[in-house]
Amino acid sequence: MDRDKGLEARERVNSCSVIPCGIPGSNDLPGRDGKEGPKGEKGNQEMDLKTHISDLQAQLKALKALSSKTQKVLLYPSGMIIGEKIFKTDGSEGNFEISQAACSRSGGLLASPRNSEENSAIQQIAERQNKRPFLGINDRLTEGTFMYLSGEAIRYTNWSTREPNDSGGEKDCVEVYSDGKWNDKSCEKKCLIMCEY
Ligand code: MAN
Ligand code: CA
Ligand code: CA
Repeated sequence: MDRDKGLEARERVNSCSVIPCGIPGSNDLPGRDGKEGPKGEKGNQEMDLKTHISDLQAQLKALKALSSKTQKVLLYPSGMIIGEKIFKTDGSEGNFEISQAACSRSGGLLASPRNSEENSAIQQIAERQNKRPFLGINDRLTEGTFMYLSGEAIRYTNWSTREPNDSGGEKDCVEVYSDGKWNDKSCEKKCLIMCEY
């Protein structure tokens, strides 16, 4: 318990061969601490951060690839993801009103293709069901002017030859044939319910 302070200090001197420390003072007590050493180099920290960021970027890339693959698997065969849009059917059928309500109830819209890639996705899903879907497009407001449900006029079209023909003066909705081409058709007929989200 009552160890000699001087002995203790001498021991410390002996243990300071690698890491130098102060020698005992004249009173045999330890001297004051030395001054703070110079600051370490900054370069290494910056390199560490750069390495860390590129590690994270690689992890993010791998996660994105896995997520996109998982989405495809989970959606097959009743849905497809195109960019930020998901097309999906539950396989059931309904007239235009029923189809629109079903999509809206599930938080989506009737499938409304804006380009050939989206139209092709709708076609492929419908083919797997062996049914024709309605699109979220009609000319009920102004005969001959087909619009999206939002009221926006359509730009992209994929009409079958001699369509739209408004045959019988009552064809205001749009169905997709198995080849992806469009036909204007009675909104009262039943079609595959295909939504987009
Ligand atoms: C049926 C309907 C029409 C369509 C013709 C094409 O009569 O589906 O909408 O234009 O077939 O022959
Ligand atoms: Ca019409
Ligand atoms: Ca037609």
